[in-house]
Amino acid sequence: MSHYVIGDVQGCYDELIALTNKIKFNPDKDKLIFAGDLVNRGTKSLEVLNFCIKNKKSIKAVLGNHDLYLLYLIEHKKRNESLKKILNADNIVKIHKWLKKLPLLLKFEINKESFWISHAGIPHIWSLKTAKNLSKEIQTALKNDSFRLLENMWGDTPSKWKDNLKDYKRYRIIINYFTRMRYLDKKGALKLGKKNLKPEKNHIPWFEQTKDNLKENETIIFGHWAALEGKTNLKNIIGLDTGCVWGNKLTAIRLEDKKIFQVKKYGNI
Ligand SMILES: [Mn+2]
Repeated sequence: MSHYVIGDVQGCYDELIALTNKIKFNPDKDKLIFAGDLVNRGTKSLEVLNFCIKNKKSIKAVLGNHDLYLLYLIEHKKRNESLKKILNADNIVKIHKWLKKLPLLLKFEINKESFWISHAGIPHIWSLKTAKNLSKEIQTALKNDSFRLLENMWGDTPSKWKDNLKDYKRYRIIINYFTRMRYLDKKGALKLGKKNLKPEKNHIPWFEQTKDNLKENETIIFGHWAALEGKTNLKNIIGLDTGCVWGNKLTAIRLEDKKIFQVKKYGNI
């Protein structure tokens, strides 16, 4: 039995199948864990979700910003060109039910190591325990009143975490840290406008700060940041978004030995 974490698929179904063939995925034995953004931009988002639902017993996933956007479209009955095949699908109820239960953070213990997986990462201002509790808080809010949560999730404010934030401001910033974060300042304020890799004062990649919180047997795995091409230059913070939907690669890591597996866009292995 092996655990594989897979980076942002974004509707690249053919490449996902090529990757599962490459790792010889056996749904009766192995686990696939998706680092979020299963859908959008790519052309086969519905096929990706159907694959997940068909194999749901051996699949785990965290929500990415695009998956949350899809949930919003479904519940608020909005249209979107790139996601319309899903929105019109016969099994939309099943898809909705499956997506809505996904967390923002997952933890796996393998060979005395702990692996923490979230779409964008974990900010240095939270301990791993706090991050776990905040992920649970959002999962509960999604369960209780997803319609209102999804409606009030948009926006870049507040930009900085405070323990006493309440209601939608609190939910919004938790979701922004887990699904949209790239740069932070030293105090943990999100700098959501910056996406390029050019060094800039007070804009520090989140992992450059979070690395100091981690023990030797703790590893964080994330997606979301395609421009990094998976490179954090850190052993225990691993980026898996290698920009398949932008014409690059789809990447998986096997947790048991940290071996990387990749396929190129268009299924060229
Ligand atoms: Mn993303």
